[in-house]
Amino acid sequence: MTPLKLVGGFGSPYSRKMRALLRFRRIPFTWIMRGSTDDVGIPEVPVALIPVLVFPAEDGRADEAMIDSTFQIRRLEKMFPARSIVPPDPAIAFLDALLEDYADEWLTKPMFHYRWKYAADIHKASHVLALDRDPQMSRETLARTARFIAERQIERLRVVGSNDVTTVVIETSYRRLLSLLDAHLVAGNRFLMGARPGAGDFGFFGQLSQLAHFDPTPAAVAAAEAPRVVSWVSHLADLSALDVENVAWPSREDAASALLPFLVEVGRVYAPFLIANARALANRASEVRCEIDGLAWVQQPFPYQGKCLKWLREARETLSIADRNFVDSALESTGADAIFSASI
Ligand SMILES: N[C@@H](CCC(=O)N[C@@H](CS)C(=O)NCC(=O)O)C(=O)O
Repeated sequence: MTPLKLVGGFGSPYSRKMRALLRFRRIPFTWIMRGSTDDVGIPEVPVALIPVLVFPAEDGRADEAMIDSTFQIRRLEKMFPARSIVPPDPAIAFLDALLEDYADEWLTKPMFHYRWKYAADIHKASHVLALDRDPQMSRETLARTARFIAERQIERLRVVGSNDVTTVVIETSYRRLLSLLDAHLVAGNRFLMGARPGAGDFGFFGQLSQLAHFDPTPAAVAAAEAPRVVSWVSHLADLSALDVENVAWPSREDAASALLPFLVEVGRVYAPFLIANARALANRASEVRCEIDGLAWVQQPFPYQGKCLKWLREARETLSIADRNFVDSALESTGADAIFSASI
């Protein structure tokens, strides 16, 4: 078969998520660094985001390019049934999708925050990300490009809600997540989903490939407080050798109980944000203002995360009554239930 093409960046968590996922799934693909000399002939996508996944032409149709890792994953599931990363039990798949969404939409806040707040992190990312496109770049071009990238990204801190009010909430939520993952691994779980990885594992991996492995400030925190997580991230990057043919998914009871601490974390930080964000969007308010983890949170509304709340609710609605009851009981008293019950 003609390999797919994955166009992305080393410094992009969603690009790393998709590259690790394609490797685990043993789906043939070529990796193209966006903006490099290899980045030619890629069809246009509606919004200039990475990663872009290109499906080769077939039946007289042209190559087709798509964005958004979550939808890329779902399309791959339809095309390639082997080595699936979606649990067959719809209730577990729902919890997995919720954790993937938390990773993509909340963990990206610490990722972006650390990278563009602290001087050492800004220096590394602005220079290395520039060089990733062209390692032979002249020193003058590098200095100019690094300055351009840093200015543009620092200005975008407001988009993810990183500011003086929210710094403590963001940084403590990162440290807590490290300790939850450490405890989950030391309890004998190889992945969030037990003995084989789900979509949530790759969502966590994408953000942590930057936080725990690239950006100096959060990587030092991970090395000091959760070295096990640092190693886990190395493993997740390439699971092509992992044999899952006879590896069972967990029972729904085991999954719900092992994932409980993560669901509590979703309820603690992500649920109040999603609800306040959706309300601000509905009221056309200029700011999201709410309390997260007992502290003030303020940021500009984020339209995409308004859609995330809607998609999560739709996913719950499509469950059978028995599956929905199970999911509701798993979320009960985690705070994550508010995502589905709050009026907006
Ligand atoms: N929800 C999307 C998010 C993708 C995304 O936000 N990509 C960022 C980089 S990590 C991007 O391309 N930003 C535009 C830019 O860097 O020019 C996904 O899951 O793929």
